[in-house]
Amino acid sequence: MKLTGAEIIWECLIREGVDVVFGYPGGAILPTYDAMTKYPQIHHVLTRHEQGATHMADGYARASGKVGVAIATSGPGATNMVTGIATAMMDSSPIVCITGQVGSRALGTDAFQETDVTGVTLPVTKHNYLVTRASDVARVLREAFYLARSGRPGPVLVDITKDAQQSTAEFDWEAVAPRLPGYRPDLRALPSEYARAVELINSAQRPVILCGQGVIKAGATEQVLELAQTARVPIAVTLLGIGAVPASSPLNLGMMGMHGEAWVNQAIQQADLLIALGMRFDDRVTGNLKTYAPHAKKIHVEIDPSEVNKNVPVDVALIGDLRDVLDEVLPRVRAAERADWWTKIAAMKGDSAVRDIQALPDNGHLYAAHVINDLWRATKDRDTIVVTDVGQHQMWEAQYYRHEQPRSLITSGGLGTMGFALPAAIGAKFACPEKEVWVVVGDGGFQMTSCELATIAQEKLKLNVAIINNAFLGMVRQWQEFFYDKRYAATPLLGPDFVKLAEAYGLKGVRVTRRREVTDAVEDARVEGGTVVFDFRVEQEESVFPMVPAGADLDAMIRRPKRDVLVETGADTEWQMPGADSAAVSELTLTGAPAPAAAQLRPSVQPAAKRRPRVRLRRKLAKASR
Ligand SMILES: Cc1cc2nc3c(=O)[nH]c(=O)nc-3n(C[C@H](O)[C@H](O)[C@H](O)COP(=O)(O)OP(=O)(O)OC[C@H]3O[C@@H](n4cnc5c(N)ncnc54)[C@H](O)[C@@H]3O)c2cc1C
Ligand SMILES: Cc1ncc(C[n+]2csc(CCOP(=O)(O)OP(=O)(O)O)c2C)c(N)n1
Ligand SMILES: [Mg+2]
Repeated sequence: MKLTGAEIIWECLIREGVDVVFGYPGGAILPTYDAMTKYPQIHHVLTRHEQGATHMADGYARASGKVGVAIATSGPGATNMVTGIATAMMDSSPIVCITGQVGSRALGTDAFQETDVTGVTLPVTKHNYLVTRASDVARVLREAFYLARSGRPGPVLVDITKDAQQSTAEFDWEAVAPRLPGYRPDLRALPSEYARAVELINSAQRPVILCGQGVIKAGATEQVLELAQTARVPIAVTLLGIGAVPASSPLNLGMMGMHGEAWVNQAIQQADLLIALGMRFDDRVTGNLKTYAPHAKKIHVEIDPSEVNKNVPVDVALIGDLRDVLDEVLPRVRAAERADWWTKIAAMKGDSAVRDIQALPDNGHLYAAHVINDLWRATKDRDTIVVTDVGQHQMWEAQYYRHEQPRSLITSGGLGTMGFALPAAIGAKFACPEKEVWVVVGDGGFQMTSCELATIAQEKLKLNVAIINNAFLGMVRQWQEFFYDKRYAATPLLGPDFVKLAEAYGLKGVRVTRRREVTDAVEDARVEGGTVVFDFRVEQEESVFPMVPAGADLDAMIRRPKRDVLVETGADTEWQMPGADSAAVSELTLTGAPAPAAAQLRPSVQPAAKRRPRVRLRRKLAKASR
């Protein structure tokens, strides 16, 4: 059958099982948009920015496990995609980006809206293509989908010249099955490596499983739990591994790393064996590499050989898909109790729990941690996806929302892309329309892609958007507080009235300034048919604890100062924290700064005298290392 290159694009997308694409038109991609009208089975979502289209495709991919698709025109359309592509690359998210390109004869002439987008995206794609003939479109697109989803997933860009879209070619889907002999997503470990790994597991006294996003991608939750249960190995999760094993499982200690739980980092530092499953030893996870897990042998189960021995030298690497590898390992793992190790961990946990996540009566202030924790309580019995942006709110979400399901937290980990959450949540909603989708976003990141509220309105989507509004670029402010003597250069943040902004898009806006209003507000949002945008006016100068300063030893954490108490949960209002002295409580009541009503329009750094006393970093570090 003879079709135009543009028609072949849509035929291929249908055969790849694509039902929705996110895009923005322009001259060089116009033939493809024109052909789209013949293919009503694919829903096109008109975004408000091409970055949004890539994050939507990414959010769709992360929520569904399928390949997400984004489309843009040449030049500025394509370059606007770069941040979203890099975000997907860092977190191994399978997306295919299709860009229009100037006509093949004009290539290299600085033609109108010409950018060498394959050159630009070479380092941030798993692979990319420039297609100049209609006859290559089907083969390339089929390869692109295969590459995006196989092995270690990732983004693939296909740049198609305008004449390749306009001219015709024979379309034969069967004839273009991918044949890529140099691409080996199916590598396997040797029997001797399996034997060594099993021996290390069976002989370990203090093992810890490091559970990463690869567990979610492989769908290996049950096997990981079986390994942990049989051999009684505690599990620590990375930020992107959250949800891979239920937060409620007694085997799951919680998050590791820079803002991980203190006892988790301590357990890793004291372990004699780390079993790393689908995680890549990011620097936010290891801290100082020289002192990382000094007593531990290391087993690394990884699909991508280039990750092995990259940051952390390991004793055994088992290359392959986690499910296949664990199928081999599990029958050979001996049941064990490891009671001493669990007793030790329980002792560390008790100490940290009291210091870092303290429960106190509601004192009238609104802390971000409250909002997150109340949100968790109100939504935990629903099938909920939370999509977070980047910053303090992202870390509080990781700490105070307890995820039970894989793919229930979607967040930009590796690139840490502000502006990710709102568009990624739109993609997640298209992937899982039956699920309740919450956006947890800072006032800074929200303003980066808030134009996508118009996409929400046009598509009549039901989302819930929780803006954690501290009138600061909070995470940067925290670093300035700890490491730059509180010189808040360029971090106080002016924002619009978010309630009015939501209303301007025809959505509902709600402002919440008090703790006791949170749960009702969340419940009200449920019964509301359309999207609700919350402006949660939270404490402005709160910090995320614990914190491993960049490059410090993993267990040299800055801990929440004892006097700096934080209310943990809504249900704990009658509960007195053991050992919480009344002086600490009254100090908080006296000096904790309520978010002023007009904070939004007057990004104020409170006068020094009114700020809560803070311990300087040197003292904190000295204390932590003691
Ligand atoms: C402000 C901020 C603070 C952060 N703080 C923390 C923190 O405190 N703690 C923390 O953990 N992270 C933190 N992060 C995130 C961090 O930067 C990394 O993104 C994260 O640690 C990576 O987690 P991962 O290795 O599990 O996932 P990925 O980076 O996605 O790596 C997954 C690995 O699994 C492999 N894999 C994929 N599929 C399979 C399969 N089928 N079989 C086998 N292997 C597979 C991949 O090849 C890859 O190497 C923070 C990020 C930000 C923005
Ligand atoms: C696109 C982008 N620019 C800059 C940064 C650096 N950065 C990391 S966190 C942060 C502050 C985020 O502020 P906000 O969105 O208000 O969230 P908060 O930390 O206050 O919760 C900044 C600027 C980034 N991660 N991404
Ligand atoms: Mg903020």
